[in-house]
Amino acid sequence: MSKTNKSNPKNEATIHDQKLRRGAGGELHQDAAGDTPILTTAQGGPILDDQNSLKIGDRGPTLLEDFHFREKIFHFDHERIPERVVHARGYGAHGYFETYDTLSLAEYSRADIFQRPGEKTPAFVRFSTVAGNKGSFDLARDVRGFAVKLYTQEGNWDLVGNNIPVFFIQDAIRFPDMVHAVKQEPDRGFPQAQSAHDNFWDFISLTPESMHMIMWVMSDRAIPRSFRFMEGFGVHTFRLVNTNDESTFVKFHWKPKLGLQSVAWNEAVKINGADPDFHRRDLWDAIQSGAFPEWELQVQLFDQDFADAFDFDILDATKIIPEEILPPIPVGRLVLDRMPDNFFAETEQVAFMTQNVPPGIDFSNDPLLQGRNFSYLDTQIKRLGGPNFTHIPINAPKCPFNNFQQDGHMAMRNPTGRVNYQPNSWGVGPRESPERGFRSFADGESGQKIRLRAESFADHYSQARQFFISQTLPEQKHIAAALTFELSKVKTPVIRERVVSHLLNIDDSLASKVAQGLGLETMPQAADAAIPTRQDLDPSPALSIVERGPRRFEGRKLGILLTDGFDAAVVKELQDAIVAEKAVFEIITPVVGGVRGSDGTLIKGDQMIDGGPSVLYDAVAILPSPEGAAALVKESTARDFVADAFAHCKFIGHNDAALPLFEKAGIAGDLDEGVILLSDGKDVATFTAALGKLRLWSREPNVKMK
Ligand code: HDE
Repeated sequence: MSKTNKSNPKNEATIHDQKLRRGAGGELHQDAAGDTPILTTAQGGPILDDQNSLKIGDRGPTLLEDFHFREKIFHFDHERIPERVVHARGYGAHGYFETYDTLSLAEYSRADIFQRPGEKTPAFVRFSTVAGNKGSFDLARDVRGFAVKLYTQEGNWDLVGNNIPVFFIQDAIRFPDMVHAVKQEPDRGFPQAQSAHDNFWDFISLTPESMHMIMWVMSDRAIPRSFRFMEGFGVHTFRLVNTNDESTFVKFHWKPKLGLQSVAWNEAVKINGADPDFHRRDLWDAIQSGAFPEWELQVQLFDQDFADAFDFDILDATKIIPEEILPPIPVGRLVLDRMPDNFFAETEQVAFMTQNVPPGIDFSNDPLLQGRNFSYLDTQIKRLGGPNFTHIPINAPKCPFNNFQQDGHMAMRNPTGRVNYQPNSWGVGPRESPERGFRSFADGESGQKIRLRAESFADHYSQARQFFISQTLPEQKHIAAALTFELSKVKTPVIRERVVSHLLNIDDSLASKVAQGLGLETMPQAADAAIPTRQDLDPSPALSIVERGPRRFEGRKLGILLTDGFDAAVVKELQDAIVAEKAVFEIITPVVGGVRGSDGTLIKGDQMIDGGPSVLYDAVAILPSPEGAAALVKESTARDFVADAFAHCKFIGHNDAALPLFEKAGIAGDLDEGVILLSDGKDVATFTAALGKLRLWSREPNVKMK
């Protein structure tokens, strides 16, 4: 017996191996069953043994001659492509955009996608965080990318937006500095996926144009509960151009059908540990279960007169046009109904480019947009390795396309025949179309060549203030708490003070809350402003998440904590009620194998208590038996389950047996109307009706110091 056989008993792979070698009838190309495809090299050569490299003897050196081994390892070595320089961590899904029957944009735009009411256009959407690397976590406090590729009949239209309608900077030339400042600091390589560090706040404090965006990213918008519960924005002003070559300015908005919802910061921190893939799992689960997320496309349309009369420059991407001033008009819906077959091929390789616009949609002079139109093509060439990234199926148009582009790395489509140019005398090949071709809006431009920011871009505080005063009280508190938290991680006192000096130009109460939270001994002077006074704009309720909440539990998730001996009737009623709300539930049990109810039925656990903390749920029901509760009080994870659900202002359903757990979690003396006893069907109805409020924010002052 050889040494190998002694030390390496036959495993399954080797047995399979031998079956392969023996084969039916002895041929290599057939396995024992006769229907399993043969493993081959990339060159198509059938493989004899994929478990052992070629050696001299069974314990000898490996041979360079082993081309199969070398090919396998070489390919593996090259599996990674550069991650996106920003928005590296993302998650995509397929779906469609459907124009509404009721209203058509055809009067304003000749874009083919808007011509036929009720028509469906295939779509691919990628959601992302901005600052973190590809392997970072989902609940970073960050902007979310909301990039939409629409495969229209006249070419791909990419609306590469965010979940926040404004941006940090006004001119694309500042982008590399902004991104360097927010990403991990270059000497130490941390912190990643976090803006809470000196470099970021140093840059911000020296960049007053970022103040409006700072209000948004310090608000709950930056910690969304789900991609499904966030808005999307095209951010820039674009143009629609009709068949008469008339232009109308447009801002694009995606409104989630299930309403807006975010999580609490303390919850976000814990979700990142409990499930770093929280957002992608949520999207996967929803789509796989047939609960297809949906957004409405709404447009704000305006002309040059409106633009001239508006308080701010419509080319300035740090400004919004409040919805109360210019109500958005619904024009269609986006539905995501299919996950990619392969994450890398689709989500990783999808190449969004702001310059992908079909005839009928055009750019404005927004200097951020103009810069982006260069950056996105450039970055795809670097990332995807050459000019033929449009040959990758996820990036290829789905309409007919013809041109004479040829060759280059990885060319998958090559011209056939003799003619690869035009004009030609052979009468072969595509030609331009004066009727259908993309015609830029012929705006009259003149002026000196200068590097200068327009005076009309100079008010950096008024809309920041408008955003702040448009929030409900709990939301305002979250902004102050977020700023305090972030600045508490900044080690350089002068940077902290400089940020507070800007806050003084936004709202005094906000500035003093943050100053107090940081323990500043003296209040700094307000920052010098390019425009000395801030305008007091009317609040815009549309800016508040709480004001725009869904008022229903649809699409949300209830966590039900059970032990052996649970009351099967109440649990059944609760489960039915949740399903009737089009929501989902998960069962959390001491062991994942499940628990037996009072009537002997077994319910399997979706999570064991350690794996299913309450931060993963929108609300919880705690329904143990008295014996089960007695065991749970000794379990720190069970106590955290209760304490966190309460601290995060969630609605809690419970039975009498849960009370000792409340005692142990330290909340027994604070129970409020958000903690609801579930002893029969009527109680269950009361509980499910309350769930639509999502959070009991009035509890917050009792559970949080600031
Ligand atoms: Fe991007 N941005 N960006 N950005 N951006 C990229 O392109 C850039 C900006 C946005 O899921 C990069 O393919 C510049 C605003 C999204 O694949 C890069 C400027 C908005 C995504 C790039 C901006 C966005 C990107 C990196 C300043 C909201 C992810 C990888 C002028 C309207 C798309 C890539 C996806 C990605 C450049 C500012 C949204 C480097 C120069 C404003 C959603 O090209």
